Amino acid sequence: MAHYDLIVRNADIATVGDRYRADIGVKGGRISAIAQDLEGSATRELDAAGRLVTPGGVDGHCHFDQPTSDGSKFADDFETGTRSAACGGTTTVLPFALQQRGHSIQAAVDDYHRRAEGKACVDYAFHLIVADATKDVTQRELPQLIEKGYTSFKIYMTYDDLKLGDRQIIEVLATARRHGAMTMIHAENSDCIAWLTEQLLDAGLTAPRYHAASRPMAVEREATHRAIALAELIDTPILIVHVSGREAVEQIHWARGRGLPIHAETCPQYLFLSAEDLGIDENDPMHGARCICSPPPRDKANQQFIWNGLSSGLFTIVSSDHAPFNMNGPDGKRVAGDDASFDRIPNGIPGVETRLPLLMSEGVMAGRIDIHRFVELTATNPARLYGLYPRKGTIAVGGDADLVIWDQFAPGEEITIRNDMLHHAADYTPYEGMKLRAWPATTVSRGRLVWHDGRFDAAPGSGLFLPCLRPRAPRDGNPLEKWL
Ligand code: DUC
Ligand code: ZN
Ligand code: ZN
Repeated sequence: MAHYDLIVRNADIATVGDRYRADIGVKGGRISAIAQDLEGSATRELDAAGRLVTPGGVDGHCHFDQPTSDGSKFADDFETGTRSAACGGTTTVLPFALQQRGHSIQAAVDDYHRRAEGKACVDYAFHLIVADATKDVTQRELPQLIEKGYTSFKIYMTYDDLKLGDRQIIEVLATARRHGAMTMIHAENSDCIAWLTEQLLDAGLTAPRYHAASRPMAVEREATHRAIALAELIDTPILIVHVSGREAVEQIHWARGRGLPIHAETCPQYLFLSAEDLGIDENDPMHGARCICSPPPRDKANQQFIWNGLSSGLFTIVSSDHAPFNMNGPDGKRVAGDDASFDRIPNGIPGVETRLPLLMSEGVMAGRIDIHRFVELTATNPARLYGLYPRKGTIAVGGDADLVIWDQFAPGEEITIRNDMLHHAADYTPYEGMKLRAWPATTVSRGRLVWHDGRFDAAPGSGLFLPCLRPRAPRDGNPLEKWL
């Protein structure tokens, strides 16, 4: 009779395509059997007792221990970031190895491996940030790195030390096409932001809430359209990251109508936060800084548009864009002082642990999306998009045993989010006080119970680096052919 390392019995398994009751047998970190009344013994058995079991979350966009240019420091390194991920049901994370201008991407990759090694508690892969798209980078380095399993890159249309011009974006897209990689695009118009920021500062409008005014929807809409046009020109798929509201959604909808392979990501901050959260004072002029991220949260009507895009199929993935900076201390949100103008406050909010519970509670249990769409957005599609499927992102024999067993609560018995119950190193959560109807009871990462009974249990360094497959076949021909 078979012996397993772990059997999860009576699981109510949900994948993109199926929902059924079964036992899951795990051997050597992989799922080796799924059956009703699975025969065999196990070193450890868990009775899921009819509880919902979904694939471990794949967070396709988070920032840990990333170098910064303003003296600020990310609150989470690989240890605390992946610990937080595990406790929130995420078993695979994809942070970013950031190229510094004038340096190679390989140097960034080597540095980022040093930051992750001995620290990561769940599995991880790297996206690359291309900040200096020289010929050497697009024609030599990127192809070599793609070959080694770094098959996705993020490019920025804003931020002075990161942004690429249209010509450089085209070069990167052409490389992605030729070598079968995925390009993620941060779409905001840099010049518009610079001009608006100058006007606001000249008028003395410097408080955190003017961050939203400096990056209105038109700024994101224009850049989203331009990114789509460049991708159409080169005839290659792209992913527009952190889509914040209606006007960007409309551009993506338009592109899909033209048959273009434009993928879209959104994040919980665009479902649950609004520009008003940047304006709350509470006797601390910096209070609103906690919700400063880019693009900024919009308003309730835009939140509804994002929900609609989740249920309609417009969005491909939901990621956290976890980018944590402490509210207290000298190297977080206050790095430029207690009364710094909005443009000098580090951008980003924590969210790697709350991503899945927020979406399970307010998406699935509130009836806005079904459980299959939840799995698709939070695990299966990010794994597919970044070349990790089917090892990650589903519950299937042969795949890694990455699972979430859910606690679900009746109305009136909700769990209240408090920062001190979270496992990141950030000193706040923007979701403080929210009541949720779901939270992971157990997270299984390659067969290990990394979060169980309210306890985190994974050694730093036990997470594996995952080289990614190419998301698509490389394409030889000249994209120009289409236009001749
Ligand atoms: N915006 C980004 O583009 N990256 C990190 C955080 C943020 O707000
Ligand atoms: Zn971004
Ligand atoms: Zn980001």
